[in-house]
Amino acid sequence: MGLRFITADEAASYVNNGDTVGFSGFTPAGAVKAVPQAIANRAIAEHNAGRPFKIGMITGASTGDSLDGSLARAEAVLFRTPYQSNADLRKLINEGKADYFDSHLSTVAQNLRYGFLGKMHVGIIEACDISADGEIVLTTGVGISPSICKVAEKIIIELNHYHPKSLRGMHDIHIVADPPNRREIPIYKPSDRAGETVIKVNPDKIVGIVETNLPDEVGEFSKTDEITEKIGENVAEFLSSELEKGRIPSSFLPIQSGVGNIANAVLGALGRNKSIPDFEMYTEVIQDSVIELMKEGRVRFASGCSLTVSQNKLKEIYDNLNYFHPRILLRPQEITNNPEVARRIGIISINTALEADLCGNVNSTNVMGQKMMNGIGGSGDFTRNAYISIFTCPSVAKNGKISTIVPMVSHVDHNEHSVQVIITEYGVADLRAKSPQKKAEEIINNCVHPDYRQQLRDYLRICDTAHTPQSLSAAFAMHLHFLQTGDMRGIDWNKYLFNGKCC
Ligand code: 0RQ
Repeated sequence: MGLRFITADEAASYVNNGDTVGFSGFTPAGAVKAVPQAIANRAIAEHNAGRPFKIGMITGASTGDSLDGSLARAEAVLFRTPYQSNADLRKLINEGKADYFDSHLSTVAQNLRYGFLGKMHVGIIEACDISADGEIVLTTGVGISPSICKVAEKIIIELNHYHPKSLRGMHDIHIVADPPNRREIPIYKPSDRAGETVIKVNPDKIVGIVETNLPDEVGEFSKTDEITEKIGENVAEFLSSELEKGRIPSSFLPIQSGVGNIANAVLGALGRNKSIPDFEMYTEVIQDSVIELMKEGRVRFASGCSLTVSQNKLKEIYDNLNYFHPRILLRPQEITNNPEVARRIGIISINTALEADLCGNVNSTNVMGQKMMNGIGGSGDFTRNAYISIFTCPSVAKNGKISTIVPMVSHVDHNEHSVQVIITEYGVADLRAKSPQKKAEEIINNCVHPDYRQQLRDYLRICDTAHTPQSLSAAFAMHLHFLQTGDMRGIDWNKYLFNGKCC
């Protein structure tokens, strides 16, 4: 059967109420755009006609507004997994109007193949090229697309002419075999290729191709400010001192860095720090700052799951593909985030926390323990398996009314056994080889905002003298005080004592 070109509306007609749909992309990079909007329109029409229409949505990570935004606004989300960062979808999730479950990004594709996520009825994949015999060349994001193509009953392709066909070769498509037949992943340094340049599918599964010419919906990053710059400098200085002490090999180690402004500032600072040698990235998201450092020769190679760059930066890459093509590999998240590879090649992981506690536990996902922000993303995959795991965050949020360092986190994503270093604009808490009491003192002295230092020292004082300095009656006092008064400052710890003692 030859390739069949169809409209986005026709493609949407293959998606039925209650279906589970797999979407390509990782961040807005490589996420499909036209068909999800058509599905959202269909959902609105069905709802207007008094009929139910909701779909289960499985993606690589966050996507663009045409996908998550459109379907959320149409209230067409039955369930959604894993990472998301769209404001409308977040609202739907936190209002209980869409089921959401989070997972480590490295596990999504295998969970799909194991059948843990149920049947996948339709897979919708963005490609820059496709052949009649079912060879698909992806665009800027790989995510879980290879596994979607493997398990989905039907496949729809968005053939996006915005991306050049010459992207062929930038992808490294490797699907690991499932247990008991799994073998090691042959990646020993970031530039090693483990798989093929294309996804191969049975062309009979492709029900239609929708042609588009649309840019990725990547937002512009806001400028770094004094605080993010200082955090970046603290990270760079810490890593340079580790090099000096011989605890990082002199050739340096691959960097994994999260997304957002802090990550941009950290990379900028690493690039500027003369004592840090040119380095490689083994990361999830390749963002603008990586491309800048690649131009300067500071980043020698970047392995990632997506090229999440602004439109101008992508144009620059496409205009200079001869330079960038051999320096970038885009792989499935099962490979970029793979614990085996991260541990083997010794990544230095740098991710952002919402809050961290005095023991070193980190919350990356749930505001005040209840409201979902984005999801754990790849932070758990990397943190648990890193050579050195670092979490960064500004010392306060919401104009100082929230301390990001609290007695006990209101939700745990990364526990004290995986988190080695916490860095704020005030400094570095190195938690390695320290007892709980020493960790708490290190965090308060080096990372906490001055407004909260005494308050947290007082907390330590009321804690019993057991192994872990924690008071069950007062551990969430700062959160409760914020919920009641709008500020975490001004706690009277005496209120939490019973018969003059803490418990
Ligand atoms: O709120 O937007 O209303 O001002 O949270 O905080 O400081 O701008 O930081 O954008 O980097 O996001 C953890 C969410 C941080 C992100 C998280 C409020 C703050 C602000 C955002 P406003 P910032 P960022 C690989 C790595 C998990 C996944 C991950 C994330 C908003 O980094 O999703 O690491 N990480 N992936 O005011 C209440 C607190 C708060 C708080 C901050 N303690 N309480 N609100 N905020 N701290 C990449 C991928 O996996 C794709």
